[in-house]
Amino acid sequence: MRLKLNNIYLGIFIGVMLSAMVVTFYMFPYEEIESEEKTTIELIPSDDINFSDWARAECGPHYYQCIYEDLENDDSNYIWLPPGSKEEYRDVLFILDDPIITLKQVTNITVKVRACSPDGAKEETEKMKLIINNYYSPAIEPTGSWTNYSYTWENNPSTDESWQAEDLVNLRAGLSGNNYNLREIKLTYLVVIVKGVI
Ligand SMILES: [Ca+2]
Repeated sequence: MRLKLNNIYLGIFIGVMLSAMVVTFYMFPYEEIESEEKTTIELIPSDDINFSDWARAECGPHYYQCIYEDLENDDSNYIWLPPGSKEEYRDVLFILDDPIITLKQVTNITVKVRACSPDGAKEETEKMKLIINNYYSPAIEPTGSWTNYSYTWENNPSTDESWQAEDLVNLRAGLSGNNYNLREIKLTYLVVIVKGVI
């Protein structure tokens, strides 16, 4: 009799424990942990803004059509800055495609170009700066053959704080050239590379 009672108590105990587990599960369901994935997206020029000092070679009716194809393509399809009459930087700027996905977090933004300043008589070295919105990279000396150059902005220079997803809408990028001497500056490709988390 005592053995049977013990079994009954044990059964009740197990039943209560199982019920408690079921209730607990429904009160505190397993939360799905959202996965965060690092990603890289490329924004391609889709319109011209400012190109009054620059010329284009073998392009369509728009300047951006010279610079949105293959990065490694050293083609005859480029824009170029004729030597200036005085020492000054002259900009060419482009509107970029908006991103097709919304990033949760933007890690950094890089402007990457393929440019050169072909051989020719010169007394000083030509210089160029990469541009994001209204902000310029340090000066770069382009070599005589096509070379890739890039500059990364870890923060939004207008706020000096992290880039936000909304900063990627209507983003502008370009190149500024200073070639007072006899050589021209050529640009055959430009892309903006955004690293972030989706
Ligand atoms: Ca090109």
